[in-house]
This record gives sequence, structure tokens and C-alpha cells, in this order.
Amino acid sequence: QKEPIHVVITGAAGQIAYSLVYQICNGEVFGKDQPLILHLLDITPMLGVLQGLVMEIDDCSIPLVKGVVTTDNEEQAFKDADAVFLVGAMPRKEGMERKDLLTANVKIFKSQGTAIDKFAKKTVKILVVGNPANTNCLILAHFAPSIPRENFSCLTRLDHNRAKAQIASRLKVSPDAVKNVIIWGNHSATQFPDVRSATVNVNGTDTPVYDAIKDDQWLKSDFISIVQKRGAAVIAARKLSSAMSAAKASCDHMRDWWQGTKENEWVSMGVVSDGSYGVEKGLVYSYPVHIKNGRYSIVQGLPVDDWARELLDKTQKELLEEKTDALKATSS
Ligand code: NAX
Repeated sequence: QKEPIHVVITGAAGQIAYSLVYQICNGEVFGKDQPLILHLLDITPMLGVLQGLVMEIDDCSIPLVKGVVTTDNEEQAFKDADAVFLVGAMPRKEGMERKDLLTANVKIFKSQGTAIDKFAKKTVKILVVGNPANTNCLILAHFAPSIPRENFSCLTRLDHNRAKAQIASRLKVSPDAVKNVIIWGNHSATQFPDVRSATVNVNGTDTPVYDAIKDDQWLKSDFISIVQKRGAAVIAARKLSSAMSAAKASCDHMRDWWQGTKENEWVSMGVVSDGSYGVEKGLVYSYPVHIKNGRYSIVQGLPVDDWARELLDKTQKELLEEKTDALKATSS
């Protein structure tokens, strides 16, 4: 039997984690033959809630789970970590300015980055889910200089899945018939959901989405804004932010990173930019990536016309502003 891996979930007492834990424990992310030890981190007042979660994990009787650590201590949480889901973050409260939110989160991700740098394995794969996800990831990477840049990522897979679902529903096909959609940029309302290279499989043949839908106007306006605003629509209806779909997307993201994508298929991941597609190096930007042997590569050579350039730049501009504000907050 394989040695257990150490998997960390922060914000473990929250609603996304509640949906995430079972999928991870059941082998859907790291493989059905991969035992694991779960490390659950939350703040001190939530430790009682974590005990309840542990009872439920026990009651699921899952053979892959070789241990569960619950803690409010970052050293204990990140010790020997192989994979980390950073879900915990400071939520936006009424009357809070964007800058206040950034400042509160900078504090959390500075502290967790420093701990990951010291205590996690250097091969650790890190997924930031907590918002603002891209900039939290940038701060984390900044304070964890000994961890390779390619080990940091943030979640835009939920947006990616939402884009697939919208196309599938419009064409009345199954979502798995749709491939190679892209989310570019920030996990925010400036993101650019792009289906110019996406295809849909109809009766065994891959057809460009633009040819199948035959409504460029819809694809270039309504489709984009539906995906951009989907999170807000869920909040309006549920009075709570997306949790089940966010947990599922987090599992898709980590599973593909761990186990690889199919040949000629790509997925969207927020990663540390290497300058591809004219994006500032070091910014955490969502790109189409292909994954093999646990390493992603940014898909190169996709067409960028004037229309797309403007959208790529708009979301980059927002990320540059967030970066400036966040880095300022690190010294305050
Ligand atoms: P919840 O409020 O249910 O849970 C968050 C948990 O984090 C709480 O238990 C809280 O005590 C804990 N926490 C706060 N500070 C912490 C710290 N310093 N260390 C450890 N734990 C800490 O939120 P939930 O609905 O689970 O959402 C979590 C985060 O995901 C939020 O920031 C949310 O905005 C973000 N999302 C990101 C998405 C994405 O696609 N990137 C989509 C879904 C979601 O909106």
C-alpha cells in the first residue's frame, strides 16, 4: 500500500470545506489507492465545530483516511503538507471597503505563506480558494520564497465549469461534450470567459462552439456576463455563496493537477504568470493549462484579436491594482 499523503484544508469548519472533505477522503482527488492524513485548520472559536466534522468523517468509515488532525496552529497544519486547499479567508462584511478586505486577507495569507515556507514539503501543491483568490495566492507565494512558483495556484475552475454548463445548456448537450473553454485573468467580475477555441462534440464530431451556437452576439455579451455574475446570482438566490459547486471545482482542479489532463484538452487555473499572453510576470492570472506528470504548462499560441486583447488587459489591470494595494498592506 502507498504511504499516506498529508492533505491540508483551511477554513475547515466552513461551508465549502463541508462539501470538500468527503470527496477528498473518498479518493476522488488523489486516487482510490492513495491513503491520506487530513489536517484541518480553522480559527480557535471553530475548534468545537471541527470536532463535529471529525465525528462525521469517522462515521463515514472510509478506509483511505489514516488520520485527522484538527488545529488552530499553522505549524501543525502545514507540517509535511503534500497538498493544500486554502479555503479559509476573511469574508466581506457589510460596510467593508475592498481595501479593508484586502488588508484583512493579506494578514492571513502572509502568515500562512510564512508557515508553508517553513513547514510544508517543497513539492507541495497549493490551491487558494478564499477570496480575493488570485491576490491571496500572490501574497502567499511572496511569503513562501523557498517553494517553487509553479506549486502555487488559485481556483478559477468553478468559473470554467460554469462556462461549460452555460454552453451545454444552450445546446442541450451534456457538459462533458464541451471542451477547451478558458477563463482568463481574475476570479472576479472582470474575468474573461472565452469559448473562441472551445468545441462541442455533436454525434461524435468536435465542432467549434461558435459554429454550433451560431449567435456571436450572445457569445460575446450575454454569455460572458452570465458567467461573470454567476456567483452573485447564486448568493441572491441562496443567501449564501456557492459551496457545493466550489468544492466540486476545487476537487476537479487538484485532481487534474495531480493526475493530469487528457491529451489535447486544457483546463483553467490561476497560476503565477511567466509573461505569457502579455501578462506581467509574477501576477497570479488564470490561463488555459495542460497538465502531465504533475506539472502544468500554459497553452501557447491561441489567437488574440483586438477584442480579446482588450478583455485580457482589463482583468490584468484589476489584478495589478489589487497587487499594489495588497503589497502596500503587507508593510502596514
Ligand atoms: P465560510 O465562511 O463558510 O467558511 C470560511 C471558514 O474560514 C470559517 O470557518 C472561518 O472560521 C475560517 N477562517 C477564517 N479565517 C481563517 C484563518 N485565518 N485560518 C483558518 N481558517 C480561517 O466560507 P465558505 O463559503 O466556505 O467560503 C470560503 C472562501 O471561498 C470565501 O473567501 C469565499 O469568498 C471563497 N470562494 C471562492 C470561490 C472561487 O471560485 N475561488 C467560489 C466560492 C467562494 O465564494
